[in-house]
Amino acid sequence: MRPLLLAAAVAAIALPAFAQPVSLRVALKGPAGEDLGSAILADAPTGVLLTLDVKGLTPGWHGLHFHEKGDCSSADFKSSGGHVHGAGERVHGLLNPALNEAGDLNNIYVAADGTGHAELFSPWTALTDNDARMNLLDADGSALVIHEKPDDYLTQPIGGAGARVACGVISTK
Ligand SMILES: [Cu+2]
Ligand SMILES: [Zn+2]
Repeated sequence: MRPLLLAAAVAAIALPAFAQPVSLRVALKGPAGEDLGSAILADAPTGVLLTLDVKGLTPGWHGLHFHEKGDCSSADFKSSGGHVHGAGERVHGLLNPALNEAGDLNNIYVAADGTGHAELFSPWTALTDNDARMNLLDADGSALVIHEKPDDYLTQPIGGAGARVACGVISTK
């Protein structure tokens, strides 16, 4: 055990003092492939920070989640699967005490001109392998999906957020 620990300590010290965090840009597309803006995802020490700049959406509040597959190929975006979740029963909703969906996020607000800007923090996800959080960049990637209506953070399975109107593949492939 001792030599291993020493090796780990040396590796940690050898890292640059201010290593650039892993980050990537996610292009958000509509059902016909139209450009609906983008999100920048950055791996933070305790989660993932999202910076969202959307356009071409209907005004008002929209639900937003990380979905489990990096596949936005079907027009209804069902190809992206359900919400990123941990082991066991899936329970949706930021206001649900039994929440088990790491992909749940806050709603975003879209202005009258169809644009929206937000910074959100996801405490249950990561962009690298992590013991405590779900890696969005796993073998099949994941997707950032925007819904037509707001997420009420309680109703199963998606908080009443309705259809999927924008989708962005989260992948390094
Ligand atoms: Cu969703
Ligand atoms: Zn959910």
